[in-house]
Amino acid sequence: MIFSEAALAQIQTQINSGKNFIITTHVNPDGDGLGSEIALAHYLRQLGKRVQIFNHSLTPPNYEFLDPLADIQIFDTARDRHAVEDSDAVFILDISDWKRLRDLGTLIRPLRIAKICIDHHPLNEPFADLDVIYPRASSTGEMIFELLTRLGARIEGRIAQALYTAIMTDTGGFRFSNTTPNAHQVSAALIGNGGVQPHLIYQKVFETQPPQRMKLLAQILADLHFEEKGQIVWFIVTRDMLNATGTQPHDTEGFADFPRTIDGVQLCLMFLETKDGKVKISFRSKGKHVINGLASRFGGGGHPFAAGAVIEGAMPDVVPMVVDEARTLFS
Ligand SMILES: [Mn+2]
Repeated sequence: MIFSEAALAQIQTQINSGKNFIITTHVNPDGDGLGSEIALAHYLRQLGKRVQIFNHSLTPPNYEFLDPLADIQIFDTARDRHAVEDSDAVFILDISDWKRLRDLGTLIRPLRIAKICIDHHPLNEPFADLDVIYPRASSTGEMIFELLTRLGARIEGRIAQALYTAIMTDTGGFRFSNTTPNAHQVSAALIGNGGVQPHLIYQKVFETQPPQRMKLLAQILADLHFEEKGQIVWFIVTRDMLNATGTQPHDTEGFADFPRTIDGVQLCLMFLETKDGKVKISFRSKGKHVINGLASRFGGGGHPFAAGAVIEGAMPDVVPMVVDEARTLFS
């Protein structure tokens, strides 16, 4: 069981006593954040609640099928402040870091409305009013499945589709080390009782790539760098590369998983130049080396085998600094 009886009762009370709810997830939302938001929103609406989903960044095109009515809004403090202040509770999904909620985090944090966090990223100190943190869950979607099931929801249709998308994407299509028995059991229920058609969701998420993304990937694969006898592979993505190929930063989602498939590679590092002069690093381990400690040395964090960090500085300075630190895992 992921949710204790006490946590479940607390959430049940919040839902019963409230009328207006806000749901949000991290900046640059992924399939897990988006799927979890959509599933919870549908459930609350079935109960007759008013729900608004506010995100910091746009929904990537390959996840738009989850939100056909464009129900997810991009949060704007001036326009949406009152909606948030007047709400009864905020659900914060797939994230437990105020910074990664950007403006919405700044607004919510001091407010006296109930804040409920449901997340599977490790957390060291209390974050919200209620934190349900379960790092052994494959995804937040898996956690929402248990929550909704125990609250008595009927998990089918759009709810099932959203939760399946969450689990499928966070497990890399059931290939990553977080692909647990429960991830499969929940997915089986979503297919069996929920009516999900896995091949259709797979097509929507993974087989709708813009051609520009492939062009960018080709450039990246043409310039891979190997260290430590091929155990570390790294590559860079500059603003120039994005501009030249007509791609956006979100188009690089999943790129760090590609070179990791090379025989002998244990660790892949992706260095992505951001528009405000920083470098975003994705760390992906094949499962032999825990790398969230490495990410935290640069102010980041994440899961044992998939983590991230953002460093202020120029690419030529950041790359050797991080690569040198990564080498220490292999010495
Ligand atoms: Mn997740």
